[in-house]
Amino acid sequence: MGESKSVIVFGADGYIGWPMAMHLSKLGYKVVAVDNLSRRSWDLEGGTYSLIPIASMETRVARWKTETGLDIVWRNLDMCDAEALDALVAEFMPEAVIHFAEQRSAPFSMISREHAVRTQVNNIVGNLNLLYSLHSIVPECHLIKLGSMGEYGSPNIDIEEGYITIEHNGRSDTLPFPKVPHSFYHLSKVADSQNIHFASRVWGLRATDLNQGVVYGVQTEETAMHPELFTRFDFDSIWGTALNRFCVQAAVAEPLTIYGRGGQTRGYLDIRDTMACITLTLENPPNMGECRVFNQFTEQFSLNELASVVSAAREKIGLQTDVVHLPNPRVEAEEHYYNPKHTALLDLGLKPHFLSDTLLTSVIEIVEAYKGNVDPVLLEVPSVDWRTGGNEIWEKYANRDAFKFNAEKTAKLVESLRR
Ligand code: NAD
Ligand code: USQ
Repeated sequence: MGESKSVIVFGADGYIGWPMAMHLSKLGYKVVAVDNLSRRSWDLEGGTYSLIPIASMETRVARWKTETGLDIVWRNLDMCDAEALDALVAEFMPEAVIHFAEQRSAPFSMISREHAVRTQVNNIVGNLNLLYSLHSIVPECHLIKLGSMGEYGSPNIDIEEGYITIEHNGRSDTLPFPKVPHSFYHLSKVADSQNIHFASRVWGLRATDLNQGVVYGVQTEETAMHPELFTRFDFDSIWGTALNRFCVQAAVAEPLTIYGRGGQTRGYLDIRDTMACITLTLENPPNMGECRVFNQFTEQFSLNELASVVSAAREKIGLQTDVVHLPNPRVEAEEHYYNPKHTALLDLGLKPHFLSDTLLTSVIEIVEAYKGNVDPVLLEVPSVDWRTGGNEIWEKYANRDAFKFNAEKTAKLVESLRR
């Protein structure tokens, strides 16, 4: 299974990228882990942090070697640096690349014009650079790109896996599914998808665009091996997903903050299923010139249902949970039809975990263990407002006593991380 095949994991310092790098290394792939540590510098800039402490990449790869005897090659590199990217791809000649390396927060992208621009430049330029490097150096390489279910938005028709056959004025064609997303972040993913589709058509690139739902959980077989192999867990109002925030809010006896009426429905999957989906994708590559799209999630929940699952799981261990509905800072449908297909990965053999069976062990118990690390300011509402931006929240987080870096100190820390 994949012995000595070379795979580059971009975004390998991130929540999903680090467990993925270890998972593939254990399966026998030669893994090159790449990241520019921008996520750690955005934390420093904005005063946010992982609830679970995470080790540096140097410590992680050293610990991995000690625990397993396996090597993961670590490189600090910005995907927006085209020359460096070309040199990396030429050095390792990968059979596949897995691209996680983007600014991934919808609220971050809506803080201000500067944040929207930063998000779109980082994501679209990084992805475009990668397309060029693959085309010119390893044209047969399989690109596995992490997109988002949120690219589709919430249309009033069934969502297909990437493509839809349309009959119009007596003619018919199969076209990329129309996309009406929720944020400037999600829009960057739509642009990536278009660019990948174009590169497949024009250059014959082979690609799989994975429209992933919201991922939860922090325990994989590999992260559980040692605390220095743990992955991050975000809970603040910029980086934390609703499910993570609900679990942390409940742990510190705060009510779960549902924005608006709570009918907003999304796809969800366990991080162990993310590992399985990407491995299945890697082991079953598309043909040259094929741009395959899979919808990568296992279950769907509205926010009201999600809050009920959290409450029910806590009740099993005698804990009570309150819920509050707040004015919605985002502009999104709060009651809507939602029926996305997601059979392609199941057909390849995915065996899903289900949230109601695993939430207690995959998130709640872990959050209970680390709840002493919660700074309540990061749970405060309101969050970034889609209509007015969120500079005040960004500045409040960054300037609070618990996280007061003067500009010079922050700049030095950010610089030292970049090296
Ligand atoms: P993350 O922020 O934890 O990790 C992303 C990593 O990419 C970070 O370590 C960051 O430093 C790195 N990065 C960003 N820009 C870079 C650049 N220009 N060059 C090199 N490295 C760069 O995010 P995550 O939660 O692990 O998500 C991974 C991918 O999956 C993202 O593309 C995200 O949009 C997508 N996704 C995530 C979820 C989820 O629930 N977490 C759901 C759907 C899709
Ligand atoms: N929400 C609340 N309360 C909160 C926080 C959020 O009700 O305290 C609501 C939001 O308004 C939204 C829903 O929860 O309706 C989902 O928001 P989220 O923050 O959990 O997730 P989202 O912004 O969609 O982004 C996350 C990841 C992103 C990924 C996306 C997958 O951060 O990287 O692309 O999930 S998807 O949702 O399928 O687009």
